[in-house]
Amino acid sequence: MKKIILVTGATSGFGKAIALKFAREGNDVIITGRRKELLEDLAKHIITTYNVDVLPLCFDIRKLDEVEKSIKDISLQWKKIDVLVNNAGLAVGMSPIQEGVIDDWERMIDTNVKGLLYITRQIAPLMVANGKGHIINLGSVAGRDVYPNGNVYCATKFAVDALSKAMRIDMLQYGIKVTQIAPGAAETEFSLVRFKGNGEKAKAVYDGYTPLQAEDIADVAYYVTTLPEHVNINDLVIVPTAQANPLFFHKK
Ligand code: NDP
Ligand code: 8X3
Repeated sequence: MKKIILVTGATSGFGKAIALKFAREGNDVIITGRRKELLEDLAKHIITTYNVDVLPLCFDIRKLDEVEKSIKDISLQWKKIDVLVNNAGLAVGMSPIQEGVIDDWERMIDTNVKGLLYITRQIAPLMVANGKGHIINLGSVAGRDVYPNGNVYCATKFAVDALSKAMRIDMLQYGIKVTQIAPGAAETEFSLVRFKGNGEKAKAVYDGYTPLQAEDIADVAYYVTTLPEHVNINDLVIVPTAQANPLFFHKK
């Protein structure tokens, strides 16, 4: 049966691949992000290719008023959201704690933790009212093990892990599923953002092994929503075959 999926951070990487995957499977999608033109291009592409409905919502997930207004303004029909994919997020910079850039820390905490909470606070009550739903949170292997200079990014992903566990308890009585997907190294815009546009540094992260692709995560995100009503996958760690954890890679 056709579902409505809301994916945050759908202008690139996992979020875009997830929106495309759900649309390809015949579902209607709400796509969000800050880059309006990319959102609109994706919306047009999905509508013409897959013949499903698309609602692009352009907002900065760090801004509570923008998040609240964007969701409040959507029609009752679109408010019947079946799946919320909390994907928008980023790493900015890599420095030891004593040299950390406060603005980078704030961007990561505001996006990965507070932004995820802001949108969940809007959508979870709709799911409770509908008596069903599925929340998928994008954690990371960085939310399981810390690594040098990853301090604040890792802390935000440990927070996503804690919030996923907590949401699962809070949502239990309403039959709302909560799944955390925790990927390892995946080649998206992630490293370009982390290294502030330095393409060489970003590319080097993926040298010597085959990283995950966004589509690998999209396939898994879709799969967890296809299980019978009485089955939920709580937690999934997905890494490239050449990666054991954030620190250990087999590189050629
Ligand atoms: P990308 O940089 O390719 O995509 C990130 C998405 O988040 C973009 O669509 C971006 O949209 C959106 N976003 C970022 N900041 C904001 C904001 N303030 N408001 C609204 N949207 C925002 O990265 P990935 O696809 O790789 O990352 C997606 C998620 O997966 C993140 O949470 C990341 O931490 C996590 N992850 C990534 C891994 C990797 O190796 N790639 C591994 C493990 C987890 P826009 O710029 O248009 O606002
Ligand atoms: C992204 C993966 O290991 O670069 O969450 O932190 S890692």
